[in-house]
Amino acid sequence: MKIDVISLFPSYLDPLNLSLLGKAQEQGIVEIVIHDLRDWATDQHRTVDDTPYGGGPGMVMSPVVWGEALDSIRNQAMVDPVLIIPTPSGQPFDQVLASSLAGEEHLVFACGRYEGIDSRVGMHYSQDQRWSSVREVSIGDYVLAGGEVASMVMIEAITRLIPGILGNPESVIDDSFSRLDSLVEGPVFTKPPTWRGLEVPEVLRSGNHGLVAQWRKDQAQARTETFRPDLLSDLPEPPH
Ligand code: 6GU
Repeated sequence: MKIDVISLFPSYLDPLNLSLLGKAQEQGIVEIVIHDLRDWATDQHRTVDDTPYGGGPGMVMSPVVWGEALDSIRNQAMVDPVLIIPTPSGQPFDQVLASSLAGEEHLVFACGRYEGIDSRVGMHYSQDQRWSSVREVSIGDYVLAGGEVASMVMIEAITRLIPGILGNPESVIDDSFSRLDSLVEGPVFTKPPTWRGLEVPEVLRSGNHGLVAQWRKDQAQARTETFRPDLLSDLPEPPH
């Protein structure tokens, strides 16, 4: 998979070279290239933003500069890329979207700052046949200062689903949200059996795999009821 990220603060994205993703890049499974948006600004001061039409606070990022940046990245691409524009007003990012994006060959993340990117950028590239699709995506109900951290969140969630990136593919299948029944995961334990007076539940040490499986299901159900009742309200009807 090829991933381009365009940002005003390229070094903000340095963590993408660490850990799992650093190794995946060394192995050639993923190639991540970070670009400085200012490289496509053309005036003396390398301006990338301007005042908003209609008034209001802050600045809006220029469609002219973004257009130059995105056209240049598209012209170097081997396939029609997916353009991802992180914004708190976008479609919610979830495990289903992550899985779908994990099957793509080329993703381009356009990180906005200030009050966001001129909305014509998304409109234009949605109609540009040389891009496979455009997604405006939010990572949750809070406001970040820019798209960089949101892009990193999405890149981590997407790339760990690519075969060969995680050491243990079963831990992908087992995650909260990836199972069909969409419950969050229950508690986990390792040695020692007693720590600061707290015991590991007896059933986990019983060696009875059936009981262990049932206990884990019950714990996941209870935790989901407590913290994520929204996940239970739209479960598919159980078969009769
Ligand atoms: Cl994708 N961007 C920004 N700036 N804030 C957010 C977000 C994205 N998702 C949630 N909050």
